[in-house]
Amino acid sequence: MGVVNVTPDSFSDAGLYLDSDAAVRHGLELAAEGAGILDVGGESTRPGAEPVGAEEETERVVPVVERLAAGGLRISIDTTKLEVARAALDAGAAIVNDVAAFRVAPELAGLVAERGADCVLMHMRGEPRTMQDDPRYDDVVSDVRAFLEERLAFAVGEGVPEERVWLDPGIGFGKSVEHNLELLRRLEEIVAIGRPVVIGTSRKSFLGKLAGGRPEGERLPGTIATNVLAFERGASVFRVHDVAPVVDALTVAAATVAR
Ligand code: HH2
Repeated sequence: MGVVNVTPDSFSDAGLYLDSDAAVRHGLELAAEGAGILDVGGESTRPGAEPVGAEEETERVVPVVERLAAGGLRISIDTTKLEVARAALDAGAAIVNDVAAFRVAPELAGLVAERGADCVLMHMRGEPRTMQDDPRYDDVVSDVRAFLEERLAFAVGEGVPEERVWLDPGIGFGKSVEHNLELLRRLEEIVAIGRPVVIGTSRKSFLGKLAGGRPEGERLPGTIATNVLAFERGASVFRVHDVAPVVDALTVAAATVAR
């Protein structure tokens, strides 16, 4: 899953693809590098990010989704908002990637059900503005697992077929460095829920902290290491900015690991 951020303030590629031509070009490049899904987002969820209105978010993403989907590419829309998801599905998106797991807009579940879309439900503690303020858990893996099971049950209760739901532990969303590492270390406990697991470590700050303070652009080695580890522990979808090197790494990992 390649990341296409159509935002002025994303944490690692802010403003690079705010223009829809540039975003479409970038999406096509990621697809050529081997991305099977392009995740188009119009609102940053980085820690401290300010919310964006539905209208502005829709204006950012729809032209990009439309053009990429028209080229036959599989598109996920990274949003928590009903109106944005609806417009993106109308424009050809096939997957709703909701970092709020239908808590901001519970009606999103009904929309996903009605359209026969797939969805990604992610764990986040709190909301992006405040999520990194002293995150605490009893046991981060058990807490995240219980949350994801509850959100899966909610989605199914709203009519989304279970086989349409993918789950994501939400690396970096209300988690300390140690919480992120514990989730990766024990990822099998999330995989054991029985749904495909999506993992998003790409360029995130814990990788910089662990490697002596590296800035976003120098976190590819950590991104590769964590994606390979997540693959080995059973993750199925790898959300990354740098598609070509991660595809190579996962190809080698897949050839090595007996599955
Ligand atoms: N991470 C980000 C955004 N969306 N979706 C899922 N399912 N999993 C993730 O880990 C995830 C996500 C944050 O990364 P990015 O899109 O690069 O930054 P920003 O939110 O600042 O646009």
